[in-house]
Amino acid sequence: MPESSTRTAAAAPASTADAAIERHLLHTVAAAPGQATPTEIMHAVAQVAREHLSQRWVAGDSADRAAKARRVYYLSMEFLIGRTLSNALAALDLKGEMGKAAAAHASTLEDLAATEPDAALGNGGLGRLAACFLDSMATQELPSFGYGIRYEFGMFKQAIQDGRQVEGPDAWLEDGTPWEFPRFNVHYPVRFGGWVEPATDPSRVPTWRHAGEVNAKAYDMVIPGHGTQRVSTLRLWKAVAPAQIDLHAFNTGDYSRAAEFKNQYENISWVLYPNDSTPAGRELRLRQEYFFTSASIQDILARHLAEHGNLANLADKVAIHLNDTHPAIGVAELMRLLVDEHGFGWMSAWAVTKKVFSYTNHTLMPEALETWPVSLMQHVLPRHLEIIFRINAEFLAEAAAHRPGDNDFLRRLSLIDETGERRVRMAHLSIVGSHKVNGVSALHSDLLVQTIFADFASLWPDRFTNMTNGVTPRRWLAQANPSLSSLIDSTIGSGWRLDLTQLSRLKPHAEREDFRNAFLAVKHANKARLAAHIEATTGVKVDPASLFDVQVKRIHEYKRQLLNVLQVVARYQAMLAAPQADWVPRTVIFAGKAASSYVAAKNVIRLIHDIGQVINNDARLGGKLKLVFIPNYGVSVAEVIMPGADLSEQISTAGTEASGTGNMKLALNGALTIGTDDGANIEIREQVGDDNIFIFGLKTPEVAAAKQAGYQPLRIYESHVQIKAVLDAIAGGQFSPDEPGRYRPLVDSLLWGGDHYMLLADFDSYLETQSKVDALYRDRQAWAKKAIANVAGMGFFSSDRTIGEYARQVWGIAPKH
Ligand code: GPQ
Repeated sequence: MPESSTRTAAAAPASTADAAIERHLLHTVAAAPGQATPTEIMHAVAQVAREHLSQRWVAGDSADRAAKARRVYYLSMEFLIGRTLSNALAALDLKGEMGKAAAAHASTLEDLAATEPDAALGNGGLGRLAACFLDSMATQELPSFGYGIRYEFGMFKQAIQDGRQVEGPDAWLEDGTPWEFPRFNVHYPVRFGGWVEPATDPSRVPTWRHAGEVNAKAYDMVIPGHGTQRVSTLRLWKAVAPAQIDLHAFNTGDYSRAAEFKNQYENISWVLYPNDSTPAGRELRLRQEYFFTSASIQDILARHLAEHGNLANLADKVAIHLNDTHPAIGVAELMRLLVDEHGFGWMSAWAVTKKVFSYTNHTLMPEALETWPVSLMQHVLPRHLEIIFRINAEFLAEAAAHRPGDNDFLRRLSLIDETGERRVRMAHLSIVGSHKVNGVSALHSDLLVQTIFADFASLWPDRFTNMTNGVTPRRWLAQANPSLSSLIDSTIGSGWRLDLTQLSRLKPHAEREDFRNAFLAVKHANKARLAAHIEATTGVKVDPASLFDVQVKRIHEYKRQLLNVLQVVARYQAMLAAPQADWVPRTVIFAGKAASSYVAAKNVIRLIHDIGQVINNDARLGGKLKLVFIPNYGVSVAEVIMPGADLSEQISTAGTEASGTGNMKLALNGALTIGTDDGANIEIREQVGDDNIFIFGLKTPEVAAAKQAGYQPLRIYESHVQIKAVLDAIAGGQFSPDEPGRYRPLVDSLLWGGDHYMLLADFDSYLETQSKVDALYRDRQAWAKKAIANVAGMGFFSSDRTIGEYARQVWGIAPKH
């Protein structure tokens, strides 16, 4: 390449950062610095960060090895990480330098960062929680690993065509990622199927004659800690067919057969199941669960053996956390490895296993609790099924001693559900195999021991505890909301990034008019940024001065996006009835994905679009009501939405949302919550104060009581003029004139199908509360005061606090703070 054609030749790099970027452009990316595209520059900047991180990694790893540290291993089927570049640069304190270097390439850091695809290896809250936890584990300097699956295709991309959700593949690895480190020498065999040959005498163990084997190869992602040199590791497994498997087919020239063979093995790590809360994909899903759990536990044992020479003190050095039941098979796998492969006796293996594992439950909804047919488990994991049966027999014997003669008690507790097709209850396996079990908010943890796990709690009351969720302030305030961050910095200093409780120092500043005005100016700028995103992605122009009313989360009936929609229609009708009234301008914003097979959720997306079409084009409203649906909700889209929200909709039927974490992100960014007495909303209310939150609707015991009393939605409809008008408009085709019957089934499911989530029961209370929201919004200063109180009250909801609690109370490891 002629030197003169590059910018390097014309001007030497201005700084070391510049020089490092140019070095990587030339040597790693192979692009001429003067002609590099933003994507190429992003890759070069990422390589610079990668260099720093890998040095920190090697140093931390050797320190842990030397110290023979006790470590926590967080097993999760999902890690919803999003982009890494900005977070890595912030952790390395390289943002300033890299920003200047980017400017030399006529770019901003934001523009470069935007070219990075999201790592969307998760569906929603559960996966994003795991990503926040990794950030906190690194920042708290916990010796820790995350373990998961290196899905080739992450969460599907959502496009909207004619108002309907269309799913597209998320080929996030297509152009490679700068953030992973293949570990060429770290791989384990994972076996499936076959049969078990019984032991020939009692001193021997059975032999698993497996039918197939796949190789799990390790790919590490480095997780930077903030305010520390420490990093943590996310080790993701890729499934690779054993080399010999396709050799024969290749040798005979049958390439397509060879490829087919390969696929049969490698499809295990191809795609994330785009399913929230319900197990699907059946056998492949079970194979995925076992695949990553087995590889992870083999890796944990190998590390322990390398450091300690034997497994005798395993429980002193290893804590394994089960993020929901997806890795629950690990209980049986650790037993198998200890007993069948490492010479442990059953009793001592069981004692170790119970000490090692802990388990988080993320839902109360019976349909979302994982169970696997015994027949499928027999087919895929015959040895594990045997182990589960033995665990169950011994457990039930113990339980029987507690309540002699109570067979119903044993039936309810059993690891095997015997009603209908026999199934393995993975939550029960997790509880029996763990020393601690937790829910994710105070209410949720209480309900766990009062309802679905009541029998277990009667046996082992001390096993159950609560760990209220949190979010990382680095991503959800510092990175997502730089304007608010600098206002906070200049008011109370920058220490909140590592100690979020410092936000409480903002409280007195809420009394200062100049601070409130500065706060409102920041909010307005963030709303303008969000408005631009809305226009770019939906074509709808919205007014940043209007109240931005935001409901963003997976689309699910229990989360009641439909209740919000009914409210919008009611508002629309009221505005048409009194067009001259002084309406508070509102922009109602939805975003979220529906599981591809979830018809009711997909209908809600379509309904939002249909209603939006009518409302957004109705000139009689004078632009005072807009309804938009932002497509392809994910971590990066959330980073634009959260800072621009005025109102946070957290309106699940009381008792159904385990915690919520979007509720925390929105309040942290200065949105006021309108919500039910559910999940973490209750604790948000405690922290920000009753006057700074809008709580409405039936409480959990009232929901149960109303159902008990024979809840009749049809009665409400018949006697309630406003509800009738709203439902009639929707069912009658006012918003779907091209197909008037489109939403009749949806409305019928409320009126005749029982309205399972009690939308109509909460309707009045919701609308009344929405009017209070409007009234407050008219008084900008009063609104700002409450919004600031929300930011100031969110210190408790840092994932650093949550991880500190897990570390001390569940994992037995000391965190930094
Ligand atoms: N959650 Cl069971 C998921 O995101 N996916 C799941 O499969 C299950 C739960 C959520 C839950 O609905 C939220 O309330 C929680 O805040 C979140 O997990 C993290 O705990």
